[in-house]
Amino acid sequence: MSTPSADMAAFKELLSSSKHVIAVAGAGLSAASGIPTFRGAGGMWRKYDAMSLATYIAFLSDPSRVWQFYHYRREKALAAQPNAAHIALAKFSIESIRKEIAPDATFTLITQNVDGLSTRALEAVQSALPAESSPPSQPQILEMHGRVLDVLCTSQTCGHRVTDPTSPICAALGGTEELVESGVIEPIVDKADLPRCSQCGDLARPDVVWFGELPHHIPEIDKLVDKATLCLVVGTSSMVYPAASYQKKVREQGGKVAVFNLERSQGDSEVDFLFLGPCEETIPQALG
Ligand code: BJW
Ligand code: ZN
Repeated sequence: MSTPSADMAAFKELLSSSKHVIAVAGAGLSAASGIPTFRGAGGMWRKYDAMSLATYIAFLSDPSRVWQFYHYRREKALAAQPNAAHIALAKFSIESIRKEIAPDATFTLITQNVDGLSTRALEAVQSALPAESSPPSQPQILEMHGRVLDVLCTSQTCGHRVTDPTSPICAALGGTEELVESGVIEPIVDKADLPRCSQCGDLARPDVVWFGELPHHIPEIDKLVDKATLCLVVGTSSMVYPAASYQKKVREQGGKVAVFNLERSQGDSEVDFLFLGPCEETIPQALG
């Protein structure tokens, strides 16, 4: 095992000659946009570990609490703007498609984040491009844990899905997010007043991927991981599977791995490059 390099010039050289690049992103990518992470500082919501709320069992046993958590996260996502790391990744993905990197290079962003900020960054970068320089096809962003503004009916016979950016998503949840820091008695929102399916009236849930559920785009992601020659790991603790397994897989098949994180993360001693620091600074340097 060798120590990972922090040589940015060497990384850029590798990037410029890499054919199939993937980036696997986590909550740290959006931290500078004001979206709380799951673990470490910011990983607590009220007195609860955010991780204990991200399961269907938690939702079934206390839909009021879990909806308040997601209402809080929806409001954060609605108020947030993409940061310099989102923008740099978006620009890089467009350049890859326009073949400025290498004639047959590919780049895909695989994000665990549900805030939609990577897609918004891509839309912002694309809309600033003159029409004649638009890429010939759409750059790929795979949001493997869903989107926090999407809502899913819990009735198995209905299963209606919709994107609902309404703020607040229902009247009863409005204002509950302000109690996050105050430590006052937790409000209980009656189940009947929680978001309901517009088609059948049953209880709706946030359409995100909780523990024990199958992430989205798995066959497509598996193919991309199989052929990746370089994997950028951005702002994730690399503790949640399957995303945590991709860096190891790429390295086992002879590819290179570069980690961009504020601090040390799982498995980062077995990578080729390690850039410690805020990714909103290191990613624009690395991809610029
Ligand atoms: C910065 C920064 C800055 C801060 N700059 N950095 C063993 C093997 C395989 C699987 C399992 C296993 N044991 C258990 C499992 C299953 C389970 C799992 O992984 N459990 C672990 C706890 C061990 N996984 C699942 O259940 C998944 N499904 C599954 O496996 O299905 C089976 C299957 C899959 C594939 C093929 C076949 C079968 C589903 C996982 C769903 C996770 N859902 C959540 C909630 C989503 C909705 C929501 O957002 O609310 O996803 S939980 C949470 O964790 C969220 C995140 O996307 C995910 C990862 O967290 P992330 O992004 O890494 O955040 P943090 O907070 O942990 O880290 C932030 C990092 O940023 C830190 O390192 C900071 O230092 C850094 N940082 N600021 C750079 N400015
Ligand atoms: Zn329904």
